[in-house]
Amino acid sequence: MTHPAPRTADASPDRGPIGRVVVLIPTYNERENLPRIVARVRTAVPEADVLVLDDNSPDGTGEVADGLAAVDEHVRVLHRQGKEGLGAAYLAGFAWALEQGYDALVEMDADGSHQPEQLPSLLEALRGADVVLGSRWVPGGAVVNWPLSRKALSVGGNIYIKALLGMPVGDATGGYRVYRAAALRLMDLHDVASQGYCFQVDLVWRAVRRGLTVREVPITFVEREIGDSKMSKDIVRESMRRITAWGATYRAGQLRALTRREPTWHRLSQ
Ligand SMILES: Nc1nc2c(ncn2[C@@H]2O[C@H](COP(=O)(O)OP(=O)(O)OP(=O)(O)O)[C@@H](O)[C@H]2O)c(=O)[nH]1
Ligand SMILES: [Mg+2]
Repeated sequence: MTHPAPRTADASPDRGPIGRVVVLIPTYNERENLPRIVARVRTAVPEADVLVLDDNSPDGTGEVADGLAAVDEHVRVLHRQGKEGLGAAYLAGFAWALEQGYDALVEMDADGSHQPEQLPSLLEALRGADVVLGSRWVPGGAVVNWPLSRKALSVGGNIYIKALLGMPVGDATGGYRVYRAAALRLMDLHDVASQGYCFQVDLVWRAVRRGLTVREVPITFVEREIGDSKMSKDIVRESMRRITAWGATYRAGQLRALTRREPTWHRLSQ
């Protein structure tokens, strides 16, 4: 291996209370889902703040978010100009939250797939980790109401990622996570180019290469009941293209290291 394996939090010391937490919720046409998810977050983790990242949704999600923010000072809204993808929305949210001095940044979908009631267990795990991944594909993890085709895409994608990148992570594509602010600051976010859902893989890959402590916590992912999925063929294609390129660079680096018998870790690039 030319990258340090993610350290398990079981072996990591408890670093104490997490500090200020913000839950980032990207939205595109989630008008009906947003009030439900925000209410659930506020009940499950009342001390956390919420930042909605809306890409000028045509269905008026942005106005719904403003309405929620007007009656709850824990809720804020970042209005973006148009649909630029999940990655761009999260990067804007991270920049805002780091600037505001939050200590832990949570990623959570708006559609109810990521259950806010499981957030306390992710935050608990963060006491001994830099990054916590909510995982469907570790013992105890589950998916509810997914068709076989979607399961196959996720399981297959994660096998492909493991084979190419060699990360000992069961669910690198999931979007329910918590990052320590200090960890994000080490992850060179300025050169993240991933726009769609491969943004999630990109960030774990960066964390692992940085030698950060990544821990997986089982979650039960519940397929959305309201609204439309934004998953598209373009998103799958972008993931395939980028992950294959990262894998090729990584494996070429391993080969060079083998032939030169010297570590090449620091020379790996995107
Ligand atoms: N701001 C913003 N949010 C987005 C964009 N694309 C997706 N989202 C949000 O990201 C979250 C995940 O998107 P989903 O459409 O649920 O994707 P998915 O979970 O892979 O698909 P399903 O399982 O079918 O729901 C949701 O909260 C979306 O509203 C985007 O371009 N901009
Ligand atoms: Mg979804």
